[in-house]
Amino acid sequence: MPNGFSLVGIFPSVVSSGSTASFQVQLDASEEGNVTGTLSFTTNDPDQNTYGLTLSGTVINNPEINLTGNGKSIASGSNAAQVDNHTHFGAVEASGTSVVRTFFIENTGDGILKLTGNPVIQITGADAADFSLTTQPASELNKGSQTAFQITFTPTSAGVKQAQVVIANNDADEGNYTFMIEGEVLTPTALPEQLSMGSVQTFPNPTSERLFVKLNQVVAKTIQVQLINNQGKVVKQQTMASSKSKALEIAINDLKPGVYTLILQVGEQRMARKIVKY
Ligand SMILES: [Ca+2]
Ligand SMILES: [Ca+2]
Repeated sequence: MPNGFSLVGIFPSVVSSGSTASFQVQLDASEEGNVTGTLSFTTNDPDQNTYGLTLSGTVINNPEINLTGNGKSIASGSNAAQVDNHTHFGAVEASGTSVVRTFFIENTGDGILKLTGNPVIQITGADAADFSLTTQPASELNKGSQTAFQITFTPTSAGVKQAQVVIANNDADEGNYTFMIEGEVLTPTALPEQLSMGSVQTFPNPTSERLFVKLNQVVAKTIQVQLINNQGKVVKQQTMASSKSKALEIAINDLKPGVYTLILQVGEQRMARKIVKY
């Protein structure tokens, strides 16, 4: 039996006069390409003591790559990041904050999907340094299986950050699977100094030991307060329940003297204000 083929069941040992017997051969090569060889068996036929027949076949490996994020497909070649499939990492308050996204590579075709890049996941483009691969995928996927990888967005400066993910593989028509990823670091100074829903008091300012934040109206939502230093790092983060009478107290005695940005968020509304610590 030539390599790449196997006998299914039993080979007949006796064929009675005037009758036939059958046998089955299976092509079971796993490597892509052509296989051929000679199947031979011996008989007691005086002039065909050894009977040979040529077997040949072609193995087609036809893997199909697909990418998903947040349970949604990510098309190859897509050059606009989307929030719903997690290729858009969202907007973060300040640099120094990380956002982790998990993506899946699926093989929905036949044969073995091989991820041939080195590294398997490549991140390229102007802001590639702001994104890093923090969990590696497998490099081979059997039919019907999937593997996960994670990308972490850790921006170091303000603005919109874009990079391209490239996954080299053996899919016949998507051998270079690419998609854009994007994230944004919000610039606090672009925010208004007051909330449109009503005034906010921050006092004393300048201050040394503590800072009070007080809303002059009752709101139904949790209020998030952050203090950001001049490197864009969040140095204080507190939340307060809605209250008209009480002020939120933030201890700042441990902070270095300098100018800080206070960001206050109530629902979708945000405001920023400079705070001087001495
Ligand atoms: Ca394909
Ligand atoms: Ca595909």
